[in-house]
Amino acid sequence: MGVKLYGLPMSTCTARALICLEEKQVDYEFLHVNLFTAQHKQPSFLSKNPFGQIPVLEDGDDLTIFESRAISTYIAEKYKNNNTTDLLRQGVLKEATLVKVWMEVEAQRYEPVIRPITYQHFVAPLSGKTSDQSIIDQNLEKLGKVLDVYEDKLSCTKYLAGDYYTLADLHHFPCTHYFMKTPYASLINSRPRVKAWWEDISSRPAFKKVAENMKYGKN
Ligand code: GS8
Repeated sequence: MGVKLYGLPMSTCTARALICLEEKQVDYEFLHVNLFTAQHKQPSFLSKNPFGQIPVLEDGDDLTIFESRAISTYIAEKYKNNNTTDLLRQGVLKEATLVKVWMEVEAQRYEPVIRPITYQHFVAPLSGKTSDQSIIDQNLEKLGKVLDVYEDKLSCTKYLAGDYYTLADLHHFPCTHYFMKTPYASLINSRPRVKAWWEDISSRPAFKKVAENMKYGKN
């Protein structure tokens, strides 16, 4: 039994785990979870993730984990020696710590403000609700402030944690991918360093492969 990932390719959290598996060139099996029939709320899935959410990763018979960032960190650690990009920089404590700092920034400051924008823009209309422009506007303002910090940081180093691509950059991929398809992409494009960073990381083969299956409706 090898590595199995349960999820949906269009789901941002699933994509975060998938892209790490692709970066590390892991041989894995992908199992679709049908959210529309609430497969993730059935006992067999709840035994894998009691919170009833995707993604879930199983490795062999004795490891079942959830939380996309914990999954990607596990993959990056387990396959650190397989001749692919070192995503964690564990050889040098200060570098590894900066990766953790920027992973926290993504989880605590970036995703909480970018996700409501893409949710209101794409997901609310798909589920028959009208998108709430006031939620979008409030979060655009907050996102702008976060991106100002990124612009400063990226004028000192090529990537967020330093001059090397790491898991901290990778974790930004799924929400930013959808955000760039909204009319608000100018928030990224108007900041030259952030724009160059996004163009760089989104041109990686692993990004492109996973992005092919990330679509909401026609977008
Ligand atoms: C969040 C998982 C999550 O929101 C993580 O893995 O990073 N912090 C967790 N999963 C969503 C899909 S995200 O695209 C999910 O499973 N939604 C269905 C539901 O909550 O019922």
